[in-house]
Amino acid sequence: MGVVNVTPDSFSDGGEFLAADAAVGHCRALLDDGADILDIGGESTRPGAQPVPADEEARRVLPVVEGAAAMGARISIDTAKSEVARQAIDAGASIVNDVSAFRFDPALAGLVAETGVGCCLMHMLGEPRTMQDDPRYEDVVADVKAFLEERLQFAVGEGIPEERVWLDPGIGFGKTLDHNLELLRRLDEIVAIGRPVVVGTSRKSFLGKLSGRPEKERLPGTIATNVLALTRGASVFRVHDVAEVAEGLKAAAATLGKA
Ligand code: HH2
Repeated sequence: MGVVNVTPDSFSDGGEFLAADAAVGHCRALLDDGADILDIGGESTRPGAQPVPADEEARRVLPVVEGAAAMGARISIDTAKSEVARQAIDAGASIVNDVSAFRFDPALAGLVAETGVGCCLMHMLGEPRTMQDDPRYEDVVADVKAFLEERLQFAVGEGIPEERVWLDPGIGFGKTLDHNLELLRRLDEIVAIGRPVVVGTSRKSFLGKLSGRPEKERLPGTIATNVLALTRGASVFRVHDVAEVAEGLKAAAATLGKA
């Protein structure tokens, strides 16, 4: 899953793809690099990020979703807002990637049920503005797992067939370095819920804490953690550097006898 951030303020590539033509060009490049899915988003969720109004978010992403759809891409819309998701689905998106797991906009689950698209439900502690203020868990893996199980049941209760739901532990969303590492180390416990698991470690700050490197120089850690996630059973790898991570995953999968 290749990341397309149509934002001025995303943590690693804010402003690079804010213009629609630049973002559509990036979609083409990610597909050429081997992306199976493009995750298009118009609101940064980095720690401390301020919310973006729905009309502005839609204005950013819609031309990009249309451009990617014209390329025949499988598109995921990275939004927590039903107003944005509805327009993106109309323009060709077939997956809703909601970092709030249907907590911020109660209408989003009904929209996913009604339109028959897939969804990714992610764990986050609270909201982006405050999530990194001293995050605490009883047992981070057990707590995240219980949250995802509850959200999966909620989605099913809203009429979304279980087969259309993917789950994501939300690396970096209200977690310390140790929380992130433990979630990755014990990712098989999240996989055991029985739904495909999405992981997003790409360029994140916990990798910077380990290497001392800035965002754009965190590819080695990104590849290592995605390969580790593969060994623990993850199915979808959300990354900025598709070509390099896909190559690493291919070698790892072949070694594991999975390819
Ligand atoms: N991470 C980010 C955004 N959306 N969605 C899922 N399912 N999983 C993730 O780990 C995830 C996500 C943050 O990365 P990015 O989009 O590059 O940054 P920003 O939120 O600053 O735009």
